[in-house]
Amino acid sequence: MARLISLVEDAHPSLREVMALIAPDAGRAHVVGLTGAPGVGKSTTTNALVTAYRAAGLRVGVLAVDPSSPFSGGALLGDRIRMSEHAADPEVFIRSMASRGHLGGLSWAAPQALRVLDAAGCDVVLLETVGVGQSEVEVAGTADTTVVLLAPGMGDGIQAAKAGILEVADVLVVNKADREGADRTVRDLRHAASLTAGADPRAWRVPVVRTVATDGTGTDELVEAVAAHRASLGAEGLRGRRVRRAAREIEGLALDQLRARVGGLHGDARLEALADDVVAGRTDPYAAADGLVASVTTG
Ligand SMILES: Nc1nc2c(ncn2[C@@H]2O[C@H](COP(=O)(O)OP(=O)(O)OP(=O)(O)O)[C@@H](O)[C@H]2O)c(=O)[nH]1
Ligand SMILES: [Mg+2]
Repeated sequence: MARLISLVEDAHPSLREVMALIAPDAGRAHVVGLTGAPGVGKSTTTNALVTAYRAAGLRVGVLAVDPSSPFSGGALLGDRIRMSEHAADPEVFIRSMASRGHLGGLSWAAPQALRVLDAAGCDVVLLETVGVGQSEVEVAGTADTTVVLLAPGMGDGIQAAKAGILEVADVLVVNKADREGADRTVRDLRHAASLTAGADPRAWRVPVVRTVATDGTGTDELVEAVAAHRASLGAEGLRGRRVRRAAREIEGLALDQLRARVGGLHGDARLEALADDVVAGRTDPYAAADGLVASVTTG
C-alpha cells in the first residue's frame, strides 16, 4: 500500500496499470473526512476513532493530507507521533501525504490514494485535512461523510455559518470540550444547524457531538453519529456521493493531462508562431488560444 501511494504522489506512469488492476476491488470502504482549523484536534480525534474502529474489528486506513504546502514535514511528523500507538497494528494503515502543490490540490491525489486504501480492504478510511481556504469543500466533495471539528472559542455558530462550515458538515464536533465555553459553542452550533435544516422531517439533521479527543470522551457518540449518517444516505445517497467523487477525480486527471500538454508547449514552434501572429496583429489571443487547445487535444 505504501508503495502504491508513493506512486500516486509521484504521479508515476505505472499508475494507469495499477488503477486498472485494482478498479474491481474498490468501492467498499466508508470514507470519513475530518476537517477543521489548525490544531483543533483532528489527528487526536482520528487516533481515537482508529481505536474505536479497531475495537469493533474493522480494518482502518488513515490518510492525512496537507493541502497548504508540499513541504510541511513538521505537521505531518506531528500526526505520525499522535497516531503512533497504532503504527504496529497490521490492520491499520496510516499515511501522510502532501498534496501536489498548486496544481493538483486535494482533488487530484487524495481520491487516488483513497482508492488504494479502499481496494486493500479497509472498512473505514479516515481522511484528515486542515480546513484552510477551499479545502473543507474539497473534503466534503471527496468523503462519504464529512466531520467538521470546532473548539470552544474558535468559532461560534454564526462564524461557522459565515465560513460555510454548516453547508459541508454532516456531523459537527465540538472538541476540547474540557475547555471553558464548550456548552455555549455546542448551543450556538445546534441553533445554527437547526436554522439551516430544511423542512423535510426525513432529511438528515446535522448532529453536534461533544468530545475530548485526548481522553476519548465522546468518541462512541461520534462513531454512532458517523454510522447514522451513512445509514441515512442509503445505497442511493452513497452512490451519489461516490459518483461525485469519481467525477472530480476524472476531471482532475484530465485537467492535469491538458496542463502537461499545454505546459510542454513552452518553446514549442507552434506557440512561438502564434505569439508572433498576435504581436503582429495578424490574429487575436482568443483565436490563437483556440488554435492551441485544438492542437493539443487532437495530437
Ligand atoms: N485540552 C484538550 N486538548 C486537546 C484535545 N484534543 C486535542 N488536544 C490537543 O491539541 C493539540 C493539537 O491536536 P491535534 O490533534 O494535533 O490537532 P490537529 O487538528 O490535527 O492539528 P493540525 O493537523 O496541525 O491542524 C495537541 O496538543 C492535542 O493534545 C482535547 O479534547 N482537549
Ligand atoms: Mg493533524
